[in-house]
Amino acid sequence: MTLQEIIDSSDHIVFFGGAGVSTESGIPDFRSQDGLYNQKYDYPPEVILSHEFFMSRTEEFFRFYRDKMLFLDAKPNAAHYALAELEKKKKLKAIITQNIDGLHRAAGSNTVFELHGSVYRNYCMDCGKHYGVEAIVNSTGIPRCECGGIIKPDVVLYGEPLDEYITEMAVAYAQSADALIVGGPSLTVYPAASFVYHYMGDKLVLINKSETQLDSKASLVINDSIGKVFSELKIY
Ligand code: CNA
Repeated sequence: MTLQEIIDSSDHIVFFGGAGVSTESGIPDFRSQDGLYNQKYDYPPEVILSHEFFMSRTEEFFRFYRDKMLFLDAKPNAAHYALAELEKKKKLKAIITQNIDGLHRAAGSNTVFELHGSVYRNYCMDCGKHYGVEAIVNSTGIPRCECGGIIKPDVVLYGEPLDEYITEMAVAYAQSADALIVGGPSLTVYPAASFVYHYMGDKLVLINKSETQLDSKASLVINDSIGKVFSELKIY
């Protein structure tokens, strides 16, 4: 079956996506050649983006975060828009994403489970007050709440647990999907990658520029750019 045939014959599609969905919007992923892991920093990104680093070297964390994790001018690409259209047509029931860039919502998708949070949500670690991303962008050093507490991005750092409600909902959607389309996670980050194992149907599609360790489980593997693959589909 082709991806087009799978989409045409399904009405309970779930999309599980990762950083590869947004590289064509100009946001680098972690593991591709131009990804953050292949750029040189004093520490690897998984160290800087860890709970421990955040707590112990907060100012350095924010220097990296403002410089490398915020792409506020990025626009959704063909994949984001096609997925929003599939939801509007009631064929796609949910997007589960590891991305924190907010581009699925910007494209018009509504049922989006952001496993790793969003750069657009921030909160005070002391009083809980919510802030938008401007609180991070328009501050220098450590962003502070009016109460004096540190404003923390609502993104899941290495060493922090996933939100329980979001995880349960994502599992439930993956379990009830008639087709699961997986685009652009490297499938190396657990527990997020385990969503693929919750899918029980026979239409598992993996779209990735490179091989993944779950390719042998898939009914269809497409080694191409996600934006290109979605722009070639007849959806509209
Ligand atoms: P990753 O480990 O960087 O892997 C990305 C995968 O996508 C790789 O397997 C690439 O081969 C593939 N890929 C890259 N571009 C394309 C493309 N155009 N078409 C098809 N495949 C492509 O990223 P994961 O999603 O596995 O995530 C691990 C981290 C990265 C998560 O915690 C994310 O929150 C985090 N992250 C998010 C963003 C974002 O929000 N846009 C950006 C960078 C990192």
